[in-house]
Order: sequence, then structure tokens, then C-alpha cells
Amino acid sequence: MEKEETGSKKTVNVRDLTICDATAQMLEKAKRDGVETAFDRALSMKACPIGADSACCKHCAMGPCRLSSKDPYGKVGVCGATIDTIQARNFARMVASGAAAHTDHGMAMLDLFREVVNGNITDYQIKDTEKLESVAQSIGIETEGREMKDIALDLYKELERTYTQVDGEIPFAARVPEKTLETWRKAGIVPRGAMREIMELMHRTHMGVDQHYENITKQSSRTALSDGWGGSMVATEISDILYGTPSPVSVNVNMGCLKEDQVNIIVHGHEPNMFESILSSVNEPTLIQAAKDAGAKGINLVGMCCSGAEMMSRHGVPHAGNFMSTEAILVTNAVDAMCVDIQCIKQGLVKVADCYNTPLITTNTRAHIEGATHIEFKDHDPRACTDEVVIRAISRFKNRKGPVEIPKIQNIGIHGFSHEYINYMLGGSFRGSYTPLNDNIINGRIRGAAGVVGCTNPRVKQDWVHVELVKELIKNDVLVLQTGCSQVALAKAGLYTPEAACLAGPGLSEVCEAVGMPPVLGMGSCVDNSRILVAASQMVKEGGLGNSIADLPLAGAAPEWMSEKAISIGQYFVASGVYTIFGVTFPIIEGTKFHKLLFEGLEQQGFGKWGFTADPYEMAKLMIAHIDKKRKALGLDKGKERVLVDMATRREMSAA
Ligand code: SF4
Ligand code: MSK
Repeated sequence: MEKEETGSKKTVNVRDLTICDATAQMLEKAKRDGVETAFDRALSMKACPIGADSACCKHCAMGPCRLSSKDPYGKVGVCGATIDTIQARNFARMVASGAAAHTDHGMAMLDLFREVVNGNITDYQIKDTEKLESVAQSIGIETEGREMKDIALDLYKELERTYTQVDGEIPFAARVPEKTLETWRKAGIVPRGAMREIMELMHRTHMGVDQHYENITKQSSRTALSDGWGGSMVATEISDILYGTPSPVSVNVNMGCLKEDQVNIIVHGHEPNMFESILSSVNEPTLIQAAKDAGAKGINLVGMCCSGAEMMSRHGVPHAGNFMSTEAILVTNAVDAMCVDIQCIKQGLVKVADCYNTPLITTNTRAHIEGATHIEFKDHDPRACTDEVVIRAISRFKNRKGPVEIPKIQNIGIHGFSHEYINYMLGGSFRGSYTPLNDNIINGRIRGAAGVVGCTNPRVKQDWVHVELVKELIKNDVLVLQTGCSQVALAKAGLYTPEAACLAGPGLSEVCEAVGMPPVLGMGSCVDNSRILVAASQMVKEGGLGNSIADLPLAGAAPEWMSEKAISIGQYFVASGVYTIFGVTFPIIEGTKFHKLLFEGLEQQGFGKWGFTADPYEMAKLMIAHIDKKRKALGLDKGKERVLVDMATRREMSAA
């Protein structure tokens, strides 16, 4: 592995690229096998410094225009666009793309739900009727004494507004704490419908339209909120209704989940429909027999990335690794098929899969890859696709060539903490509530909460920033909620066991031991960040921690982010009132007016704010300082008094 450095080439140790032992082992093997991965490409291709600062614009053919990062106000684009306009427009388009990805995913789930409710699809059913009722009630649909089908039809009609509504407020605005909603209304950023918001944002960032960075940012917030409280939230809730709401389950994570003597199938992507269907295919007796006839002991289904995180949380399907391990795992030569759908699928997988004769199978009509095999997945006949994937995998197993090398590493942990389960776990089955969590924050055992989420990125040492940050946070009594590739990073580091409570500070470990939970709670995939929003709303509604999400001792981070979805997620957390810090890089020049708006101005308007540092220890310090600032504002900085807070006191505190 070689790194370009001013003309000379320097050899890089794989241990500098990742702390994941399994990935490191496979990168060594890739080197021996002459196989290139994204780690190699990131080393040989420096990030473009002008693009990294967002100092260029290619929105029209008078450009592309390149401004200077060192002297951002020194010149303007051919049309006269300033650095603030250019940066705000580029940022807005990242939000639009990220929000579009999540909302399109959510809309696909809603399409499936409609077809199931109307009886046009029978391969899937409504699995969680309790969740159906509670989601319906949360947006004001009457459920008492009604048929499930009628409730479901009403829910479909209501949730469709999340996407198609042209005026008014999206349905899940009803879940937002009153004061937070008031802030949005005052700023004119309550989302109408996701399609409208994304369309308007793309329009406003066209050449010669919105040329005030503050006004562009308003629409960025509105669009991002239509993702977090809209598209993503619908995706999560409908997936729970159709496939079941996650509850804690013990799962093995890491490449050791692959089995040399079985047909190994990896599913990687984001929408659960295909994964759910392949789960039933691998349990089909005729296919199991076919695998045995081919000499295998069975069929081993394993997830990766976000659909993997979702299936791990919901059904306990083993998980082999996060985004930066998807090429590396193919190097084991043990993968008999990698089946993908949408988002975060590197095009580079085609070449690596080819080297090991592994079928790389695309399944979604929206995501073909040149050189991959496409077997279209259709909700109306899901098994046609997924049975065929299994058949191809069996055939590859039969014809496996060359030695197999599977890193013998597995990390067992507890996953599947939906916000409903947190409610139940803390409050009990009869009186499920957030009261104990709020009480423990009020009495200081728990200092606050942090959402640590997002991708891995070859520009930083894989998993290292996630793991160091989370260790620092729990050591300081901050309860950590996780999703996506970050959750998998921490699972591989062994933090998903109740025993990991010994790494937490005295207050948090006391709570973990009492409840029997790990200090880090995994909530699923990247659309499941909506679960963190719902949990935050519940904390506000419970009382004692202020009246809006911005009042909570809560912070968020995406320490190794890479995707545009992460920017949309960051913006909806900020607009919801959360201090959100990103690592790796931040696509804005420090000191510009747009930078000041995102990093200071939004907070002054009653929202959260952005932060940036690539250093996990600095990140933890900033997050803890913010949590302490919020504790102080709530009058909770008077030491760790072990007081019991009754309802009356809590109401008084909230009113203060
Ligand atoms: Fe240049 Fe303005 Fe065209 Fe952008 S919109 S490419 S800044 S002329
Ligand atoms: S898969 S968006 S790398 S979390 Fe959701 Fe992981 Fe980030 Fe993709």
C-alpha cells in the first residue's frame, strides 16, 4: 500500500488505516493478492482542497468558478456569486441529495405498506399491530374499536402527506415538542411535504435564484426536517409495523460470522424488503437441501452496513462489518454472493468481487452497477429474486476456487434498542416511561445523552474516531445512542455487552448495572436516527429537562462521516435543537459568514449548532462542555444529588 507524497511513494502500514483487526488482515491479503480497495485509492488520490472547502461552483456554464480558500472574499464567481452563496448552495445540495435518499427509501416502504394493506402483496404482512396503533394514535388517528385494516388505510393516507403534501405541516410534526415546533413555525421551516421541500431547494440553488446564504440555509433546514421527521421517520415506523419493532437481541458481529463450510451470502444496502425476503429464501427447505447437495453444511446469511444493522437489530442476523469493510470481506474468498440494493454500495466492489469469482448482484431498479449481475427485486414477487440469489450462491460455493481465509474474530453484543424498548426497559411493562432516564439525568447519575452515528471513511483510521469518542463519553457518564456503521464499529470494539459498563463512569455504570443494559445503545440503521429524535421528544415531554429539544443535555456526532445523507442528518439534528459535531472534514471555510451562521448563528435563533473537529478527545470535550452548559441552564449543575423527583417537582422544573 503506497501513499503519494510530493512525488515520492511511501509504504503505509495497514494498522494505520484501520483498528478493525479483521479488515486489517484482509487488507494484508488484498496486498498479497494484488487487489485494490478504497483504502488504496484514498492514499493515492488526495482530496481536492478547493472542493473540500466548497470554494468552487459548477452550477452553470459561465463557470465552473473557483474561489480561493485562503482569501475567500478576494473574488466572486463570473455571475458575481460570493463565497457565502457558493458554500450555502453546495451545502444545500448535499442536504437535498441526502434527504432525497432517505425520503425515497421511506416512500418505497410506504408503497409496500399500501400494497400489503390492500391485499395486493401477500409475501409480507403487518407484524406489529401494537406499533401500528401507537403510530396512528401519535398523529391523531382514532383507533378505539376499529378494524386493523381501517386504521392501516387511514395511516397510509396520512403518511402519504409526508411526501406529496404541498401546503400545511407533515404529519409527524405532531410529535415535535411544542416549543421546538414554535421555533420552526416562527422561522417558517416546518416542512410541508418532502417532495416540495427538495424541489424548492434544488430550484433555489439553481444559478441566479436564492443568493442569500441565510435564506438558502432556512430551506436547507426545512428540507432536512422533512427527512428526519418525515421520510426517515416513515421508513422506520413502517418497517417496524411490517417486520416487527426491535427489542434487545444477542448478535455476533465481525467477519468471523462467515463460515468456511457453508454457503455465505452477504446482504448490503439499506431497504429491508429484499433482506426480509432473502431471510425466508435461506430457510426454504429445497434450497437448504440444494446447498447440502453441493457439499455445504447449510446457508449462512450475514448483513453489512445499514440493512445489516437493521436486520441485526430486528432479527439477530449476524453482521460482518461496516462500510469500509465491504471490499475487504470479499478478499476472504468465502463470500458466495454479495447482494446489494441502494446507497453506500461502492462501485469498486465489482472489481474486487470479480477477482474472487463472487457474484455481485444488484437488485434494485434504482441502482444498477456496470459489470455487476442484475436480478430485479419486485415487492410483488420477492422470492423470484432472492431464491435466484441463493441458487447462484450455491453454484459459486460448489465451484469455489483458491484458498479461503476468514479472520477468526466475532464480537457478541446486545443490539435492538428501539425507543419503545428503552421506554419499557426503564419504566417496566405496566408503566413504561422515560421517567427513570430523566430522573437519572436530573440526579446526575447520567450526565446527558449523545447520539454517535454515521459512516466510516478511508480518510481517517477506520473505527478509531468512533471508538475513542464513545469511550470518552461513557467514561464521563454520558449515555450513548447509536445507529449505522458507528454502531458496528463499537460492537466490534466490544462495547455492546452489559460488562462494558465497567468502562463507564460511576453514575452511568450504576444505572447500566441496575437495568442490565450496555452503556451504548444501538438503535439500527441510518434512517433509524429518527428513533433518536423520538427519544429526545419523549425526554422533553416527560418533564424536568426543559421545554424544547434545544434545552436537553444532548449532543450528536458523526465522527467518520462520508455521505450526503450524513449532512442531511446533521442539519435535521441541528434544526431540531442539537449540537452536532462532524469529524474528518467540514465542507466550509472557517471565518466566512456562512460558517458563522452554522457554527454560532443558528443556536442564537433557538436551534442547535454545528461543530467540527477530527480529534475524538476534543470532540468528546466539546460535547461534554455543551451537555454541562445545558445542565447549568436547567439548574442541574449543583453536584450529583441523589434526589427522587416526583411528578409535581418535575412539572415545576419544566415550567421554570
Ligand atoms: Fe460561476 Fe455563478 Fe455559474 Fe456558479 S453560478 S458556475 S459562480 S457563474
Ligand atoms: S450505511 S450512510 S456508510 S452509516 Fe447507512 Fe454506513 Fe453512512 Fe452508509
